[in-house]
Amino acid sequence: MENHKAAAAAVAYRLLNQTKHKSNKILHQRRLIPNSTQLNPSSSTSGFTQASVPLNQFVASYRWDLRKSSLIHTHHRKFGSVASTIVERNPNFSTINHDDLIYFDKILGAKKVIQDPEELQTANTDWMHKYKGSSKLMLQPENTTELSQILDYCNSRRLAVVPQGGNTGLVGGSVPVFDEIIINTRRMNSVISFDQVSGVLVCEAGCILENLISFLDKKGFIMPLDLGAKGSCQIGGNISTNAGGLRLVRYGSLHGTVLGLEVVLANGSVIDMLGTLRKDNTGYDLKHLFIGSEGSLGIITKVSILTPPKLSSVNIAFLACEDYISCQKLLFQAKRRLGEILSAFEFLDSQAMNLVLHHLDGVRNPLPSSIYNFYVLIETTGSNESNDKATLEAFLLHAMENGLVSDGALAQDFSQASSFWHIREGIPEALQKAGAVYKYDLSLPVEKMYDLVEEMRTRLGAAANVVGYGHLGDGNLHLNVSARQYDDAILAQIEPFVYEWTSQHRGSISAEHGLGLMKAEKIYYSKSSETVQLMASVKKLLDPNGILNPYKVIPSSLVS
Ligand code: FAD
Ligand code: 2HG
Ligand code: ZN
Repeated sequence: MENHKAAAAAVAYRLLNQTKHKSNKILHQRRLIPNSTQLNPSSSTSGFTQASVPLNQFVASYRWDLRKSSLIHTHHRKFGSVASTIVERNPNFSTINHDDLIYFDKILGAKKVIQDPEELQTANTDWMHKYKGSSKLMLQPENTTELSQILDYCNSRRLAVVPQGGNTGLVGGSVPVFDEIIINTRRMNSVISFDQVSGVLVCEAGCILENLISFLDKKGFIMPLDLGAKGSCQIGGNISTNAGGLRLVRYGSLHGTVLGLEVVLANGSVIDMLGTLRKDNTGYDLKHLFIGSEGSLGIITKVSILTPPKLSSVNIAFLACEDYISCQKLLFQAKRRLGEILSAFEFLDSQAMNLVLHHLDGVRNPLPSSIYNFYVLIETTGSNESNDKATLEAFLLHAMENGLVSDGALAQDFSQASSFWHIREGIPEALQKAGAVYKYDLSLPVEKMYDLVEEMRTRLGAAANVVGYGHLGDGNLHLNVSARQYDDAILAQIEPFVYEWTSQHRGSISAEHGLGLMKAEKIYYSKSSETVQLMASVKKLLDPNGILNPYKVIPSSLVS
């Protein structure tokens, strides 16, 4: 219920002005036709409720297979193929014994030392139900000192750990591979300070993103990032994955908005880099090492982040495009004609739209006359209600006159706006419900991006449903292959083709989700061997025993 309320608040700001507009303008057939189609506002209510269901309750159809040799501790995962990630447990790591448990009980108290099988099962399993560890222990420190004591001890005992926030990661980074101790930051969830003048928020790493959004909403500010997992993901997890999300096109990456961090290193040292300054050129800016390093270099405990003011005028258009070239041209035009008020530019193809319509309750197609090949969601955020609206309408009119948009709807109230967003944000959940899913999160030149989706369709034929959507404004494609069940033959058609294609087009095999376990060994598709070697040296320097999130990010051969 709390989540639901917070979610409502989070989206409400997006459309503050929409409720003031009486007419329901629908863009249709290259013309603006006021009141031509009525969207049913009630349709969004149940859709919105869906979005606030705790993420770990989503039941996914999955298959994974764990074959373990008791002697060599080899995990042979089969979440798709025998050709997928095969990892051996690092024999240098100890296993937990009775004395360890006594020590943790002593420094934390029993309630923060979790051995309950049900809780452990949840914490061992990722959001997709694709990766599953076998940890027997989760620790939930309440503050930096406790975390520092834990890591100091684990390092001296060679006990491997996996940092965990909201466990919404999509690359198998947030769950153990074997028996690593789970260190969950959920109890470190206080706001430390907020400066109304500078907009700098300082908080603990375990704060849930949606709670920060609600906190700031009351102060007249917003978070510079927003994502579909906001009800569960934590700011520490967001920073550790350098999450992109729905607003990056406007507010930029966390490398720009995170001003400071407090981090605990593998040996328990607390590194205070928790500055709140926009400008500080005193030597190396080491906080950047921890933004996007997925818990492999240290555990983030505190965060200082620059938050933008909440502006009063928010407009959202849901548009249909005939072909991908029109989506590209629309983006080109949006950047020029909407300029500084553009705050989101997202796209989905007809396959994504169909999945959402089939699998999510209460979702209605805002443009119901037919299924179009592509849909684009454009959001503007500004401070001048009449100007912003007029700018968006002029842009849409121009786009229709030039044949870029076939149909469209402009949200007129809060519930329409949330229903538009729910379609876009609901795609990962719809994919989960559809069956087995192979996920690829790619940065590619915008003009090439959809060629990959089409080539993949040709390769797979009727064997799977290939879905393309993502953050078009950032050149970020989410290529998802949905199948009834995981199948080696399907995976063999996808990989390594998808990585080779991305590399040939000078793209990145991880735009925003990270490498985790899924892509640690694939890093060379996007980074030179010299760069990877340097990364391994940094890892060795900060975590000489390799206890922090082993088997993730960097190829195992370089760190064990
Ligand atoms: P977790 O999943 O718990 O952990 C992620 C990684 O960070 C792990 O490697 C973990 O070890 C490490 N970690 C966690 N906390 C810390 C810490 N305090 N210190 C050091 N390391 C830590 N991602 C996007 O980028 N954009 C999106 O739009 C987006 N949308 C999503 C929508 C859905 C429905 C879902 C399920 C996921 C989505 N994601 C998206 C992926 C995911 O939500 C993000 O990667 C998110 O930032 C992870 O945060 P978390 O707290 O859940 O971290
Ligand atoms: C999104 O943008 C997330 O919705 C998830 O990054 C992407 O499911 C995916 O592939
Ligand atoms: Zn995304």
